Amino acid sequence: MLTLYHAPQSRSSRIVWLLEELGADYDIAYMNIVRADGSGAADAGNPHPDKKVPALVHDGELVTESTAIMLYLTDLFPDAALAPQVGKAGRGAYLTWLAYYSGVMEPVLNHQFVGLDGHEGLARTFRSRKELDARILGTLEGAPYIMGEAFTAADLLFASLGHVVREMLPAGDTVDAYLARCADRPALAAARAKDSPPSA
Ligand SMILES: N[C@@H](CCC(=O)N[C@@H](CS)C(=O)NCC(=O)O)C(=O)O
Repeated sequence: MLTLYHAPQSRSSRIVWLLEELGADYDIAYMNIVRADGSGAADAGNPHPDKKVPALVHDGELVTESTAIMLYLTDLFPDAALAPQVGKAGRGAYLTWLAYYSGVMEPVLNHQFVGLDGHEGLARTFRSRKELDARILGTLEGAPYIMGEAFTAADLLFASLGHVVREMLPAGDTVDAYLARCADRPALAAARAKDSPPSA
């Protein structure tokens, strides 16, 4: 039994997209959250320790953090071929991109958002927006997807960011075309139809 604790138009929307890509049988528990503008409220029914989304419960086991949920689900559904499995070629790159997203990309983009881009100490640890853009662009200039020829859950993570705020990824035609390719997936349309509760 899989339950996703989700709030519309938030970081949990990409987990709905992933669950659709996987063809999973799952429930969505729609949550109220505190939004960036201060609206909304923490939901007493949310199992996330910080009352954030996404949170996933699988047979009583709680998983939080987008990248941990991605890894958990792509391991749970190996036949969906959305990620290289343990022992297969590309597994190292897959883990690297997931960790890079949460360990480098989110911090660098958030530092920039609050005006801390250029902070020497932070740049030493995380590097800068310029280096982040060069890494992503260098990868996508050589292949249609972040891991090469095939769409993986790593693309879903990166593209979901660019679909919501285009400026979060490098400017230019290469990334525009990449985002359009990822947006074309039927599972994304199915996920968007479920993003808000049926009565909303
Ligand atoms: N690192 C977390 C971030 C989760 C997160 O910040 N979610 C936001 C929605 S986009 C949230 O739930 N905010 C509610 C709050 O801050 O109370 C992840 O990727 O899962």
